[in-house]
Amino acid sequence: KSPTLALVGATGAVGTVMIDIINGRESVPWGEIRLIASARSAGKKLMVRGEEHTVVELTPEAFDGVDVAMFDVPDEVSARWAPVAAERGAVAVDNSGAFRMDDEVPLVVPEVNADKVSRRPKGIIANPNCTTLSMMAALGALHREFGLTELVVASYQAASGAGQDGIDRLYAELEAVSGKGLGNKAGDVRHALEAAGLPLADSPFAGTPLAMNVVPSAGSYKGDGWFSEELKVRNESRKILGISDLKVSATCVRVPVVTTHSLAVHATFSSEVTVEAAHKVFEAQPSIVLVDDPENGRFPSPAEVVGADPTYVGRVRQALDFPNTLDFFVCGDNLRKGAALNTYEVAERVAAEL
Ligand code: 11C
Repeated sequence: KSPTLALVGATGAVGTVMIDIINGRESVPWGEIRLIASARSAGKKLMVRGEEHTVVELTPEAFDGVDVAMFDVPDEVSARWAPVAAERGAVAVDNSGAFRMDDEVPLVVPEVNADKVSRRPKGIIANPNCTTLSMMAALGALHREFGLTELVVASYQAASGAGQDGIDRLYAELEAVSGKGLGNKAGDVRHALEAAGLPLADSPFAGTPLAMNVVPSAGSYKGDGWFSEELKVRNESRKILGISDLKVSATCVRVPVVTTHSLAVHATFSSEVTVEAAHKVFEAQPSIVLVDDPENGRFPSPAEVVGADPTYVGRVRQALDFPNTLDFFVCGDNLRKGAALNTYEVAERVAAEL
């Protein structure tokens, strides 16, 4: 019998992209596909591969008969329910942060460490944070060839990383500031938002405008100056690449882009790496598109990458004063490879083993 797939969080920002991905596949290994969500969304009807599906409520019984359950829900919901799915016999593929650093839970990016899928003592496999994931295909390929020793990154993260609330907030702010003067101080976005009835205290972006601005924090504050996204980039990169002492430093920044995260990467290797050698590595990796033609002004940006499955790499340079270091820019759709697509690719690999 073909395996049964469940999608928990079917109606959220990532869940919606997940259904698009399932609908876009030429063929799928699944028999039944079950959509699961909170009581608030239960009863909704959604089309999956040409058939209408009714969303069922998240209960222990919802996992009966399920072989693979993909979770696209907040950390606390996954923490409670992924073990329930596993107890009932499903393999849970979880896109939250709840289990990523658990030693008994593999953290998988198929291009980098697909072999880890099979060792899952808790019946749970974790999917990385979208910021980490957006650069992993590139870093995994370079590491295999040149041996990564240090990683310094700055992120340019899209609003949809904060879910539907983040998307709605950015659109509302853009509407409030568009085509208007911003009050008596040029560029006073704060004033315009307050005047439009969008109090900054209600924003998911650190109480700071995102429209016409950049916000130098993402995630929650963790002490000593660091935000959760920066620590996730460090810890998750180490685990995925299998380099437990990799030196990592990240600055995570939110920018007024709806979807697609970008990163400026400064990666140091154990030997000298030329741009030509790096280009060869990127060109050989099917999930990377290299767009690197500075003379003609061609490089990736979120506007070209949104909706695409691969991650895009460009602006590749051998750092002028650091011969073992490459600087490059990478863009990845945070809802696709950054979340739904990678989760689905892992689920497909599990299905192939069943
Ligand atoms: C953001 N990267 O852009 C986050 C969203 O750990 O899965 C994903 C948070 C996570 O806000």
